[in-house]
Amino acid sequence: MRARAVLDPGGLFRYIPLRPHQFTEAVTPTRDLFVLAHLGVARVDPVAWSLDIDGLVRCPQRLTLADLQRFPKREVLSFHECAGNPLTPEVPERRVANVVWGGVTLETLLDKVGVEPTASYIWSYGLDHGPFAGTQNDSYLKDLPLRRVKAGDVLVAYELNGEPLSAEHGFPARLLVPGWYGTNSVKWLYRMVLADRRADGPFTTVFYNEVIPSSPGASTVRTRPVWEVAPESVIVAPAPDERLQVGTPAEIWGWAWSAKGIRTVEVSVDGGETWHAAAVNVREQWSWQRFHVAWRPSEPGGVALLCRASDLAGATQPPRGARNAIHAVPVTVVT
Ligand SMILES: Nc1nc2c(c(=O)[nH]1)N[C@H]1C(S)=C(S)[C@@H](COP(=O)(O)O)O[C@H]1N2
Ligand SMILES: [Mo]
Repeated sequence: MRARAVLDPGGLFRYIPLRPHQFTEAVTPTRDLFVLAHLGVARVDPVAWSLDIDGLVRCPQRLTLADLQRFPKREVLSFHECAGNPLTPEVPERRVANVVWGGVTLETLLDKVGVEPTASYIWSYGLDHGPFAGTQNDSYLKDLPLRRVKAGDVLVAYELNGEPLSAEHGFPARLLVPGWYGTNSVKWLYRMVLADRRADGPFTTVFYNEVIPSSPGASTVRTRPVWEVAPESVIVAPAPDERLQVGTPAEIWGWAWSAKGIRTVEVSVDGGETWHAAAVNVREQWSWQRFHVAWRPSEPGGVALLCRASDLAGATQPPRGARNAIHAVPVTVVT
């Protein structure tokens, strides 16, 4: 058994430096990236650290940081979004960024251990530990279906924006599942276990596992894990409470993202009565996509600007009551 890491700070830690009108950079600088830690920030000695991969495999491996760095390095540009507080999953928190992760693909590591045909999930363990919302945790434990790994781009990452990870972001190595909510990307990774079923810890059964609204009279409660990121968009400019001039051309712009890729973004300048198609940039890897529309306000008064993204699978943003509910920005038009 491995000694558990020192936590500093211990307990729930959140650092959320930017609001949507401050998402002005296409690639978020590391100092502006939010930090979420349920149990505390683990402080890990990289010399003593290793990653074990075992369970339903032919040859279990223990890899050092130097071992990981000897594999070919893959860089992935991806949006990175926190699903929000697992106790209030219907609240849109808009904790999102767009960054470059560097590391080795998980596929490469699994080739080395030789996955048994009976394996269908991979469980990932973090070195953080302790209480969260009435549960006790020996470590932060999440799972991932193997089919997601085979789709490629899942990393064991040791770099963020070209630099080694900081302690807050998971030093020395973390899982990174592009397109999936941040909760799945286990920081301070130290063990991965191949299994034939989902993981049974609080972070896969109690939290981040949501009840699917059932048909009336249905007797069984069905749940779905918080995995793929649903379509979402935010307006960066104008900023909330900005004053715009009647007759003066303005640009409404922002970012849209989703696991499946964005098909359309629409913008409303009348609080949702009418919608206009925005121009949307093509997606590069898993990046968020810029959208913009030109607007020349014609009447004075207060108005809500809205944006609504739809993805390539046909899903769209709901008006309210969901983590990806439509973003509204109140502005004032003056003469
Ligand atoms: N070990 C561990 N990994 C974790 C967490 C955690 O509490 N412990 N929080 C998750 C959540 S909820 C999010 S949103 C992302 C945030 O990653 P970041 O802090 O690097 O931005 O880390 C995820 N990985
Ligand atoms: Mo999160």
